Amino acid sequence: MQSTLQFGRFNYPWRGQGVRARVMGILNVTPDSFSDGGNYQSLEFALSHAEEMIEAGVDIIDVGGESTRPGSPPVSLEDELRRVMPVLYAVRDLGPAISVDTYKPQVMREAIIAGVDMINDINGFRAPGAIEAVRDSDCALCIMHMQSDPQHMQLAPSYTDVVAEVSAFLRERVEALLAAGIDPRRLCIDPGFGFGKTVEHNYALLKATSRLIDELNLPLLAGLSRKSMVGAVTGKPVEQRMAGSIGGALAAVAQGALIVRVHDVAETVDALKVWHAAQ
Ligand code: 9MG
Repeated sequence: MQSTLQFGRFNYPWRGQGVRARVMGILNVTPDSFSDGGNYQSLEFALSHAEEMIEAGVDIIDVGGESTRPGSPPVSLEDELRRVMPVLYAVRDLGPAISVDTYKPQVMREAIIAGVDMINDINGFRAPGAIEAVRDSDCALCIMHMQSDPQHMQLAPSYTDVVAEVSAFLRERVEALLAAGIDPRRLCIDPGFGFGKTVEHNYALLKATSRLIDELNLPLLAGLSRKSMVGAVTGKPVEQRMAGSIGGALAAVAQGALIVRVHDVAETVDALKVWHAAQ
């Protein structure tokens, strides 16, 4: 049996014939990702980063205007729209699929009008109005698990059984989206590495990738690039975590993950080509 993820203008087989893992490149449009925070300079910077990723073979570009690192403060709706919208309009016709990383329903609505192919919501579409904002579109919906919120999530992550609890959370969110009439072929799950989890929680979830896919019967996105779970086992600072991140991405893909969200696109694309050639 073949299953396909409906991804806006694209369709990605995720089970059966023709499955290939997809590389999602991270395009942050936050003031710490370009030098002066000026609108023109940030757009130029974002476009040249997008072009670099396209040259490297990226499948999906994930545009985000709010840092989700532990301890990060939220940004206002106006600031987020000002950061991401010009970039979405500039990159939507460059070839790859486009995703927007947001939990704000108004940003979701504007991004859908701009033509994005996926809404990537670290909050699992829990904000009031989020489900209504995405219901009548054809974009894919990435439902991520997070315990607490980015400002507080790493203070004291706690679970009795992290895999069972993340699976139950994802199931509840999938059911909420289906109850609103959303086509299940648009849904994708994500355990949310680093979002309210210790290193042990993260590795328990990484080891449970195939179990989560089987239990939810949905494609899975894994995002562990440069995260502290990589630093914890390699002993490397964030700027030296590329090889460890590729190791984690391959571990997820080997268990059936469809999408890996990464900073180092060229290296991950090569690693996956070799991994697929060996299958
Ligand atoms: C925005 N963002 C940061 N980390 C992420 C992850 O692991 N998954 C998804 N879906 N988004 C993420």
